[in-house]
Parts: sequence; structure tokens; C-alpha cells
Amino acid sequence: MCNKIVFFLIGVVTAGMFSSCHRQEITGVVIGETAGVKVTGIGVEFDPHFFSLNVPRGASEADWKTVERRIAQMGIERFRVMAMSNWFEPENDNNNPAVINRNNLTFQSEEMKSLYRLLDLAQANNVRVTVVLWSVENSFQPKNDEKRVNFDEWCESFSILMQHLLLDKKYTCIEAITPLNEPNSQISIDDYIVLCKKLDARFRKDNIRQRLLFNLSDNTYDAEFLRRCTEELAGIADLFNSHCYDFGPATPNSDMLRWEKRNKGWTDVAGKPHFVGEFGSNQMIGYTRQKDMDSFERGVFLTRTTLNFLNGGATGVSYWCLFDQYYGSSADEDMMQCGLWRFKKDSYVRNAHIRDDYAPRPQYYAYSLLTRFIRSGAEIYPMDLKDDFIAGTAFKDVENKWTYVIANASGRDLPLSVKNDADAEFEVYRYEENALPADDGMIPPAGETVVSVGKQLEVHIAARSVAVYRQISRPVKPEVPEVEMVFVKGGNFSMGGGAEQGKDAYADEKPVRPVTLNDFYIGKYEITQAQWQSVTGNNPSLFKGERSPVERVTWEEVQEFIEKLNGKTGKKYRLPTEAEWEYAARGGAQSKGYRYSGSNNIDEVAWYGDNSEGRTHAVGLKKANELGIFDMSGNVCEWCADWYEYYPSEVQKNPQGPASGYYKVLRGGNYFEIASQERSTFRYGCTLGFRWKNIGFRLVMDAE
Ligand SMILES: [Ca+2]
Ligand SMILES: [Ca+2]
Ligand SMILES: [Ca+2]
Repeated sequence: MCNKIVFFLIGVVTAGMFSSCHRQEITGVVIGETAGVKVTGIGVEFDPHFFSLNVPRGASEADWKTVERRIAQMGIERFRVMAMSNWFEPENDNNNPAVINRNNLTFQSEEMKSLYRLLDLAQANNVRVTVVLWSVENSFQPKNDEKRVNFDEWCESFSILMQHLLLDKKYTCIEAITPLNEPNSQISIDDYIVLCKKLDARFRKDNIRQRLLFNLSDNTYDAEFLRRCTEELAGIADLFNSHCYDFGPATPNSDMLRWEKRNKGWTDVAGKPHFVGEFGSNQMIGYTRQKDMDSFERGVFLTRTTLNFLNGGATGVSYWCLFDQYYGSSADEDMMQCGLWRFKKDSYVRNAHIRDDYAPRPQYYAYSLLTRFIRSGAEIYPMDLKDDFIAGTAFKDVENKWTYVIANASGRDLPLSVKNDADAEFEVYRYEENALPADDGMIPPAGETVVSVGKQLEVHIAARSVAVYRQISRPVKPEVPEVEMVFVKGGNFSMGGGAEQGKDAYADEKPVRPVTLNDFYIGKYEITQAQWQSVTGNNPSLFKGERSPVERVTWEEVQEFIEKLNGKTGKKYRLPTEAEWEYAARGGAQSKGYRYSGSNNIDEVAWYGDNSEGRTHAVGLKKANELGIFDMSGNVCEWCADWYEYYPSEVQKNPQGPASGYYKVLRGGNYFEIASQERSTFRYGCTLGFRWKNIGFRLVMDAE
């Protein structure tokens, strides 16, 4: 509480004044050791039906440009791409896996042409592709209607496709293959193991095995399928993947983590990584829709799910699916509707409210934050945020820069202090409801730049939102703010409310008595918000402006600021004594005896109640005083070093104030007070922990 300020300013002391004293409880997290897992990419499933099934339904070449643009700006690193044997082998060539009848092959079907366009796009954008040969149905059945699929013939077919894409078409973007989508729904585990072994042998024989990773299991729901694969295909698999539609917005982090850690435990035994090959939510309507698809929360959910998978040991994820499109040639209902964006608006016959073709869903913006900022090669550092609905992960990229991604699905705001290995500058991206881009552009930086100080970054994630903090500078030696100082030649002066102050001087400004001071330096300006921020990494001020004085700082926080500043600069800044402050305000040895600091006309030198329009202003805009010092009267009142007490009457040399007390001195008046309180000798005090929008400070230093 303040003395006197209450007495004089009773009309403007409001509840807000006290609420600013409260602090939300801040969760702390230390970025510890990495689990040793590196990201291999955040991807999407992108199936090649655009030209074969969607163009006939109204999509156009121009629409494809939209796809290209979005892929590029999202920075997607991985595609999972399906293919079918009957696209290039409409009928089984023959029943002999040692003989390929090329007359029965075609590589110019609409489906293959659609596949090439997709691979061209991947090639142009450095996207790495996993090709999934979808099924064991269709043409792989021998013509004589044997019940059992001829696996050798099937392997021949897959090899024909991959040889064509790798050797004829020369696609270098293709990195991996997956035999069968969700094989646990197609064949038995025993057959799958046989099939994978045959495929490995066939690709070796055809000399393409070394060009491709074997991405195996691809199981959905069936964990036992994965476990058996890790036991029996450890020698063949390069990695394992699983699909996950087990979780929804109500699922706690712990369930998601447990799921991935179990999978990772098995693949670890096989010595191979685990990847989440497809995922979405458990809000299923059939298999082509999920009922939370259009909600804002889904973006938070997808992010939280991804972070839990990565924290649990997965090297990456692939979202199903990039955009809504048709997977068949029958009715409207066959359109797959789990996309990051929609198809043509007219396709949604029961959704007349959809006004735009290819309209992005909220999840498009959220997932783009992951594809843009979680990049392959980054090391994964899980954060434990001690809340089952807030997930966070720190990523250290290949340039050793950090990105923090935090998904807050809880109903509470999260102030968070992240302790890490170095100080740096971060930019912030926020996925927040009602603040998404109006078009299909990416979420821009939030316009906040935060700096870690003492290796600690103060971050904030609103309830039900996602935030990304991305390091933009190398950790460098902390910036040293320049504090412009004015030399003040010491001397004698009469301290206190003398004749020039008229009858306005209060009892605590008396008695006037002789004081002698040594030489010193004093800040030309009040400490600005830019200076405060560069030292502390935060800005508590109400009236924001880099050149405006910092306010809402307590006397104690000012001491911490000075300690840090002195640590950075090696100098010995301190708060002025009350005597130094008044001597400098009066103009020191060059004093002209003004009532305010630098003038008898307050409007020339001070921002105060009648001219400030109710706020602080950038420092240095008014006229300087006799010593070239600005804003000593008005703008913010300024903390001094001394305890507040009535003056003693004796002559003093370099007085330091009373040895103890209850209030610290504040000087100079401020932007909303009346003129008489802007005088050079006016004084009052507040307790050490008091903060308000009118209180700042300036610094002094001894002259050697
Ligand atoms: Ca064949
Ligand atoms: Ca054959
Ligand atoms: Ca001031």
C-alpha cells in the first residue's frame, strides 16, 4: 500500500490496482535429456485420386494449383501414398512369378497419371514418400479362381510398380514401401509374415531393395499384430508403423503415452523405430468421417495427440488425410471427409452453408504449425507439464535451435516457465479460436518476441489453444542495453520545499536544509520498456511502447533488474538517493530555481494529468531540464533508494535516508497527477512490493 497516494488520488485507486499484485501460479519445466529419438517427419496421407476420380467430378487444373500451393506453404515432409496393382496391371499378366507379360501392363491409366502428378509434386517439394500397395484383392487373384492369393505373383506386381517408378520415372522422392494397408484386416499375421519375407526376397532379386525402406506392420487397433511383426520381421523391417484411431478429445495424455510406449517397447526390442502411419480421432461415423472434423478443438486434439506420440517414442506421424476427395466412382457418400480441407463446395449436398471450394478446416491451421516447425532431424525432448490435457514437446533442430510446441486442451490458461540450455530470442505462433487466418494462408507470428533470460523463457498458452515458440536467433551473449547517462557535478544545495515551491510544499518536504553531494551520473531518461525487456525478458507495462517508460515494476523487481544489468555490463548502476534525485531534478549546479524540473511552465517539461490523455508517453519528448535530463517531472514517478520518512534538520553529506522504514520514496509525480504533485521537491512512498501503472524509475551511477 502507498501512503499519500491514497490520500491524494482516492478517486482513481481502483480494484485493478490491487489485482495487478496477484500472480498466477506458474508451472515450471526443465528441458532435460532427450530420449534419443529424432524426428523423421510430420506427414500426411495423400492418395492419388485427384485426376482420376475428382477431376471428373468438377475439380480442375486450377484447383490442383491450390493443392500445390498449400503443400508448399505447409512444408510437409512426408506423404503416405496408396497404389493399386490394377492401375497398371488390369488383369493378372499370368500365373508365373518368373515371367512378366508386358502386354498386360499399362502405365498410362488415369490412376497412374494421377499418381505421377502427385509424385512430381513430392519431388518438387522434397517430400519423402512411402508407397503403400493397398490390397491383396483384384488382379492379384490367379485367373483360375484359386481361393488363396498367389503371394509370389503379388510380389512380382509390387516390384513391377516400384521398378517403373524408381528406374523408368526416376523418382528419388520415394523412400519406403508398405505392403498392404492395415493388413490385419486383410490377411492373417502368419500370411503377412510370409508375404513380407517373399517381398524382401523379390526386391533383392530385382535389385531395388537397397533403394527402399521396408515400413511394416501398418496395423490398426490390433496391437498383437505389431508385436508379432517385431518378433518375426525384425530382420526385414527398417521401421514399423501403426495406425491410431483410438483416441478422442476426452482421452488423457497418459493413455496416449501408454499406447505409444508399448509400441515403442516392442520395436525397440527389434532395434527399429516406430512411426504413426495414420491417425485421427475416435469420433467415427463409418470410416470416411469423424464427427469432430470441423471443430476448432480438433486442431488442439491433433496437436496434443502428435506430441504424445513423439513424447512416447514415435519418430513422426502421418495424418489421414490431406484433403477430402473421392475414393470411388459411386455416390456422394463415398467421399472421404477427414481432410485438412474440403473438396468442391457443391459436393456437400447436405451442407448448403459451405460457401467456398476447398475450404480449410480449423485443423488445417493447427496441423500446419506442426508440419512447418517440427522438422526432420530434430531431437525430441518431452516436457512433463503435469496436466493430463496439456502436452508439450521441445525440439532441438539440426542447427541446435529450439522449438517448443504446447497444446493446451484444458480449460485453464497456462503460464509456463521453460528452463533450457541457453538464452535466445523466440517468435510465437498461436492457434486460437476466432483468430485463425481468413484465407488459406498460414498462421503468422503472433507479433510477440520473447527472450529467455537466465536460460529461462516465460511463455503463455491460453486455455484450449496451441502455441509454438520458435527460436529465431542463435544463443548469443545477452544484449546489453545502453543506458544514456548525464554527468552531474556535485555540490551544495538546499534540499526541500523552499520559496520556489510556493505554498504547495507539504510538511514532509520540510525543513529545507543544506545537503552536499559528490559527483554522479544519472539516467537521461526513465528506464524504457525495451531496456527492461532486454534485461528481464518480460514487459509488465500497461501502456505498451518500446520507448515508453517501463511501469508496474515493484521496488524489489527494480533491484533484480539492476543486479542483472550490472551482471551483463560489469557496471554499478543503482537507484538514486532521494537527495541525488532532487539535486538532478533542480538542475544541479546549473539550477535556475524552477518549480518543476526544467521550467516553471509545467506543459513544457512534464506529462501530467492535464496533458497526458491518461497514459504515459515515450521518454524524452518534453523539454529537458538544465542538465539535459528528461521527464523528471511527470510521465512515471520514480523509485528512489531511500526509505520514506520526514526529513531530519541537520546539515547532510551524501544522505542515504533512514536506516529502515516501511515505504520507499517515489519522486517526480506522473502522467495523471495534478500540477502541484509534479514539483521537484514533492515526495511520497510506497511499499517494496507495490506496483502500478504510474511507477517506473531511472538509474544513477557513482562518478569515479
Ligand atoms: Ca501378375
Ligand atoms: Ca507374372
Ligand atoms: Ca518521471
